[in-house]
Formats: sequence, structure tokens, C-alpha cells
Amino acid sequence: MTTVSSGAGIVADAVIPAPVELVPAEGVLDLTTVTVDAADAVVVRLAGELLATTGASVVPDGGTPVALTLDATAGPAGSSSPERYTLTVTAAGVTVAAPERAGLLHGVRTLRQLVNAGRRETDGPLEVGAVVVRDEPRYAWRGLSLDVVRHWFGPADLRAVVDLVGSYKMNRLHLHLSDDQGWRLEIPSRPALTEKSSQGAVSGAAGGFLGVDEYRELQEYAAEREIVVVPEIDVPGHVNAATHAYGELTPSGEPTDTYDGIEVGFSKLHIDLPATEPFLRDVFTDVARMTLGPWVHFGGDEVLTMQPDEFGRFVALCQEIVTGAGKTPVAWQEAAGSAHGDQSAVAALAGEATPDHAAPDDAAPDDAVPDDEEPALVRPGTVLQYWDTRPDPAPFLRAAEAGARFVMSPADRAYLDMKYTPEHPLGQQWAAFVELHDSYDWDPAALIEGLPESAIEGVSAAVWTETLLSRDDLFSMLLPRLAAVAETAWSQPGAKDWESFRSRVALEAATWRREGATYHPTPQIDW
Ligand code: TNX
Repeated sequence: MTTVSSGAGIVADAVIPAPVELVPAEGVLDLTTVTVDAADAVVVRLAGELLATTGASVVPDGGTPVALTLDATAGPAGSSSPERYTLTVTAAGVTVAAPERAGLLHGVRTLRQLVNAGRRETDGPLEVGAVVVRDEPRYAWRGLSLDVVRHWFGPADLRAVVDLVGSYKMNRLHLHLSDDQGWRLEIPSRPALTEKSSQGAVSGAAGGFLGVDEYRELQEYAAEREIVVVPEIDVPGHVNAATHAYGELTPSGEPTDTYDGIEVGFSKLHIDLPATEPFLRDVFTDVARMTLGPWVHFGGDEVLTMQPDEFGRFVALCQEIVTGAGKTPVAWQEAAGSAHGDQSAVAALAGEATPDHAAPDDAAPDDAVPDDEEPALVRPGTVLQYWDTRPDPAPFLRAAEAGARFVMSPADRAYLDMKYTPEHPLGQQWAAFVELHDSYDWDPAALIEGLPESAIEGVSAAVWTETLLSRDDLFSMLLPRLAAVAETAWSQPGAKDWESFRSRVALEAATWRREGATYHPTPQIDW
């Protein structure tokens, strides 16, 4: 990226994630009063809302013109990304050109950061230096995975998260909606899930759930901002909320007790019980029907006490149901057929780390490890979310060959529930301490040796909420690290620069302060 500071108070190097190309020019534009013009009324409204957060007055006409136009020739030379855009600021006005509405919003997001950077805290002038930005993302999937089970975050918090994610041009919000402690999405065909299992959370905290209408409204709110909600119902492990609601899912027929601890890996479904397949069909068919986006995540992680054969049957069945319901399946990396077979990897992870990831007593025997001849479990197009960087890469290469796509969430970089440092009051530490630089300085294409870059769909930060009780707790783990993961997902490796990022984060923090967003003041930044 070209980076220049052009004159008093006008900061060009202020954009997170770093754009492909940013060329400052002569002149300054006043944005105290703006008038947005676009063919699409929703785009006009959203652009107005975004620009109003800078302090600009948005008026129907007569303000500084901000013209948003669909234009297939926009973006960096040779770009074919549907999200590309060109932002042009001259002394006369602003234009954003993009082939699709996502690019129009991205251009306005960039403009907003440029205005905010010049303005710093509350008092600076509402102006921006002349500039041309041509930009496109490196990866199509740039997301945040959020656990709303261990602690419940309701619609207002989720809308705030959508806004935050969007401000860094991320476009997926993956919600972890079921686990041992609670069930967070109304399923019309299985009402007991939320009637009996939605009210708990970790350590007796209050639960909650999204009703059918709330779920639709949240997705619509996100979709307006070009963010797709990806729902996760986690099976065949992490299912105590389900077995509490429906005793027929357990071998004894008795419902399990509620659970409010933070251990993982102890609960599971049983493929051969007569109630299991109808349950999965009902749940995933309803979730697919209620979901606006193309993906449904069926979990598949940390099933520590299941034989590989049974696990493989679950993976096949879930993919069949989700695909049959018209959606693309997403699953944690275990669905590639490695970690569930190679219990040594999971047990090692557990043993070294914390008792919360305790090794199971009845882990599968070593001879359960699939050999190289075994066919991949995943279907072409299935998206695998990669989190544990330790297992043998062979099953992932096999999955890629079978047509699987990869979303990278390496726990030691992108798990934003990890403590920043040993002293950090919130978070866990089983994967690593993850300071800002750790979440910045990694390459998604270098994680799995031998994986072709073409198999990488993108990057997702993830935040698990065992220790996070409030929106402030959550935001203090997301900020500033979400900005680092967003840049890793959007920007080409050559456009990333840690020293530049440090100064851009410091500028961005003025916006967080002004908008009341809690962030962690890591000593790695000169705030
Ligand atoms: C692992 S990584 C989990 C979650 C926990 C998290 C805590 C993965 C797919 N599952 O169940 O909440 O660790 O950091």
C-alpha cells in the first residue's frame, strides 16, 4: 500500500484493513454536511448512518456530495472480486464506485475511517484529504465466530457485533448456538430445546435464546450490511442441552442434567439410537429453512469419546441433511477425519493444557487412526474450519483434494478468548497467550503444509465466552485483536506492515473511545 500523510490533520494512512492502493492527492474536502446519492435506498440509509457516526450532518440535498454508483470497471486493475471498490475524494466531492453494493459499503467504511482519523477525538474538523483508494479483499470469507452459549449475548449485543465486524469489512458472523450449557435458537419442530434448555449458561448465569422472528431480524440486519449469519448447531458432541431436553437421545432414555461448567468433550449423540436421525433431520431442516445465507455449520469438534466409524457416520449424515436442505455444510476440522481418529492429538492438547480440556478415559485406540488410503469424509464444497494447528496435515490435504474449502481460525492466533498475557484477567490460555502482534503476524496460506492456496476460503476470528460475561468483556477481547485478524483476512501479505498497523490502531482507538467501545490498551500500541 502507498502510505502518506498529506498536510495538517489530514491522515491518509488510517485504513484498517490496509487497502491494496491508496494514493493521496492535492486538496481537502469538507464533510461537515453531506448528501448521499445512490440508486438503492438501503445503501443511502446505511451510508448516511455510517457517516453520521463521524459527526457529519446528513441532509437530503445541498451537502457535500457523496455519490455511490454501481460500476463494473471499479477496483484495482485486473480485480475480479465482487467486493472491489474505488473511493475517490476530490475537493469537490466523494464518489464510491463498485460492481456490487458490498463494495459501495466498503468504500463508505474506508471514507469513515479517513474522516475519523483526521478528527481524532471529538473536536477535529470534519474533513478528508483528496485521495484515490482502489481495493479488494484477499479472501472471500472474513468472519467472526461467536459463542453465545457459554454466556448469552442477545439481539442488541449481536447487532453491535455486526456493526463492529462490518467496520473492518468482515462479512460472516458465525454463531455457535448450541452446546452443553444451553440451546440458543428456537427450533419449531423441537420446541423443548428452548423450552427446557435455553435458560442456563456457565456458572448459573442467565441464558436466553433467539426466537424465530429475532433470528430472522438479526440476519436481515446483518444482510443489509453485507454480512452473512452462519448458524452452528454443534453435533455429535457438545450436546448436553439437547440430551437434557430430549431423553430419547440418551441410551437410558433419561434426560441428562443441566450443565453449567466449562469442561468439553463429555457429551455425545448415539448414531444407532432410533431417535437420533429424526432429531438431526428435524433440527437441521428447520435451521436451513430459517437461515437466509447459504451455510449451515454442524460442529463436529471435540467428540473425545466416540469411535472414528461412528463419528464418520455422523459427518456423512449431517452433510447429507444440510446439503439436502439446500445449504452448504460447514464443520470444524475434525470432520476431515483426523483429530477424532487421532485421539493422541486431542488428548495431548487436553493433557498439556487445562483440566477444562481433560483427556477422556476411554479415548479411541491408536489403531483407529485412518490410514492414507481411507476416502475423505467430506463432500466437495464442504467448508472446514481449522483451529488446532497440531494434527497431521494428511487428512486436510485429502479433504482439499476431495473439494473441501478451508476457513482458518488457528487458536494460537485467531482465538480471541485467549488471554493477551498471563496476567490478563479474562480469557483462557490452553492454546497460547495471544497478544496483538500474534493475532496480526501470520499467513493463512502457510498454516497447513502442502495445502493449495486455492482451497482457502478465508479466515475467521473466534471468541468463546466461558469467561466473558458482558458486552464490555467481549469487546475488550475483540479490540484491538479483531482489527488484526481482519487485516490478515483482507489485505495482501505485501500490504501488511506491523508498524503501520500500530499507528492505524492508535488512530482507530479514538473512534472506539468516542463510541464507547471497550478495548484492551495493550502496551504494544502507543495509544
Ligand atoms: C475449544 S476449538 C472449543 C470450545 C471451547 C474453546 C475454549 C473448538 C472447536 N471448541 O468448545 O469453548 O476451546 O477456548
